[in-house]
Amino acid sequence: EPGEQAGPTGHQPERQLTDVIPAPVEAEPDPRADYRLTPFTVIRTQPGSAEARQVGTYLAETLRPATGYHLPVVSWHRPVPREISLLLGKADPRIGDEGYQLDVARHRVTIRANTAAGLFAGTQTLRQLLPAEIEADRTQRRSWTVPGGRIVDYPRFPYRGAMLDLARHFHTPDEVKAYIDELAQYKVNHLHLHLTDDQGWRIQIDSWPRLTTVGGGPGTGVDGVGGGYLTKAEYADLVSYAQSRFITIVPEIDMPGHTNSALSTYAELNCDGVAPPPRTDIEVGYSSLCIDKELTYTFVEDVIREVAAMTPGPYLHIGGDEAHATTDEDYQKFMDRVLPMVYKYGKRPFGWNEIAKVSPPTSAVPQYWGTTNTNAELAEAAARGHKILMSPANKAYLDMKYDESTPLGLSWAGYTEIDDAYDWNPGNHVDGVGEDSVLGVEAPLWSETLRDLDDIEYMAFPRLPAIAELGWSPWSTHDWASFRERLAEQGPRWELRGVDFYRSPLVDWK
Ligand code: TNX
Repeated sequence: EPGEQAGPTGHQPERQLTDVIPAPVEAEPDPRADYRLTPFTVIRTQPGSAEARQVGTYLAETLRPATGYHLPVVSWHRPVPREISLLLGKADPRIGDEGYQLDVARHRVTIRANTAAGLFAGTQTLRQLLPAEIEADRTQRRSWTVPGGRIVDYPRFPYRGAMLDLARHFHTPDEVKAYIDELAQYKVNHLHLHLTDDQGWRIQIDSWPRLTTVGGGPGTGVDGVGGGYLTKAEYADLVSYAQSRFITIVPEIDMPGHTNSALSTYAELNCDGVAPPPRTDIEVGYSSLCIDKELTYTFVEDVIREVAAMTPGPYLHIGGDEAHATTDEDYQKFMDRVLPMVYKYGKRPFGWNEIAKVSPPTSAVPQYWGTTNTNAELAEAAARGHKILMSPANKAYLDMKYDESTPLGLSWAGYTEIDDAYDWNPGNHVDGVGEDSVLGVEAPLWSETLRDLDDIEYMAFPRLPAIAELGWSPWSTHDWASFRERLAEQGPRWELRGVDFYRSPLVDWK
């Protein structure tokens, strides 16, 4: 049979069962159980589950170009020879909502999970267990072996995130989708979109239409070259595209600071009724909504209502960072009015860690972006019962330069090489914020210096996979020597996918 000529020496898998980022919880190799994908492989998904079928279809679409195989997707009850099956239920009890069990045997691969999200995670592991050429966009003449054995895998934290800043330079829906495709491979399950800032407003709001046409129009963004915005239809399309990769969109409307684009567009939002000029520089901390004006709260409620209505995910981020032009008293007043609005429209508020100082309801999530290991307000918030999202700027900020020669990025939190990004423990990084108080980790990418997708990719890779591993893999697997080897094998995959990345001298790239 074609594709069945495995000899005693013929088809050693190139990959080991543990060659995966994020590192799996448990992997038991069985060298006698290697599996080979053949022209006759069938992908069989859980009968009756449309979601499982979608996961199978996406897997088939990923594997077809390089293999040239048909890989039909079926939902039959009976097993098929040489199948890859994606089945719900009957797995290791530890896997929970997002985990999976992957069994690679000589004649079949079985992924079992309790949810479609778990099946999807399993398929992303399977993808990495195939040779790097699987990422090629045309047929490769070679064999496709998966190392035999069993993986049982599930996340350490429920929230593994990335953030893109669409305000400083707008990034198009296609660029955001390309980023989503990369994130999904590392089991990232949230994408936070920073939609508004001093330099631009990037999301359509029907009740305040000039926010986008003026505040997000031509000439906005850093240096006046970052214009553009998402219509509601484009945002909805992004939400569903992300959903198809099991990623939840978290929209951010930053306030009361970082609001010059709104203030310069609508004069009536300013305390003195005079619109300040638009800004295209990268200063921070100079703008504030007018705290004592009732119209401010009409505006904010309109925006929150519309953004909540177009967002199926549970979270809405209200920023709250660097409000240096707002007094502490006014900041408290503002948040006392605005936090209840987020709940009123059915969402759970996120804010940068400054919101911890107003004692918000404990279901609000402060996102830590500081550079120190002590933060009294954050520790108090954890003690009151808040979950914290960890994005320490000197570890998790993908816009920090790698070293002094990095052409893009900023360096206010220091240079961040790949080992710096990897080498911290979200579960004990800040005193008084223990494992149980951590919702997860997020890697923000601010785009003052980043214009196109190549720029985004160059800063995100290879650091994004480091942050993704910190969010998914148990601390017991944390090992720089292992990570750097597994990372080296991602290089050829990025090359084949056309993903730009920084060839850190700390990694022996393949
Ligand atoms: C600080 S981090 C900011 C952003 C900048 C970023 C650049 C945070 C919550 N605020 O406004 O874009 O630094 O690294």
